[in-house]
Amino acid sequence: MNKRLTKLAVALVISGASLTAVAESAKEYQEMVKNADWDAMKTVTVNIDEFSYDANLTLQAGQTYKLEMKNIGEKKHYFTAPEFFKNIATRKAQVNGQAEIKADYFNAFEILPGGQLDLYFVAHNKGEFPVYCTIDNHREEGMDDLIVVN
Ligand SMILES: [Cu+2]
Repeated sequence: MNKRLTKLAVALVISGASLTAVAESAKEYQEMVKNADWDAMKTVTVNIDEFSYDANLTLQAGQTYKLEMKNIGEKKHYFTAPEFFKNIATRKAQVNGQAEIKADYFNAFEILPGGQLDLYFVAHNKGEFPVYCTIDNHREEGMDDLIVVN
C-alpha cells in the first residue's frame, strides 16, 4: 500500500469511528431533550446586525434555552457555530412560529433582514465555541464572537 492509500485508509477509519460517536451522542441528546425541564426554559435574544451579535452568550450547562436569533440589520447574516451545535442537545429550530425543523445537529443558520429563527436546546458540554458570519468579510468586520457554556 502506498503512503497516500495508507493515509486514506487511516482517514476512513477515523471518520468511521467519529460517525459512530456522533450517532451515539445523537441518541443521548434525544434522551436529554426528552428529560429536560422545558418549564424552566430561559430565553436568550441575539440581535444580529452590521456587524455584530449583540447578546450575552454565556450559558449554563444543563439549562434549557430558546435562542432567538433576530436580524435587525439591513443585510442577511449567518449564525455559524458548528462546534457549539455539536455540543448541545437540540430539540428543534422554529421559524417565525410557522415551521419547525428537527435535526440532531446544525452547522449554520442564515437569518434574512427582519427575520427571526428560534433554536430550542439543552446546553450540555462546557467550553468556548466560536460563532461567526461567513458572508463576504463580515467576520473580519466584527461578526466573530464566542458562546461560553459554564
Ligand atoms: Cu454577516
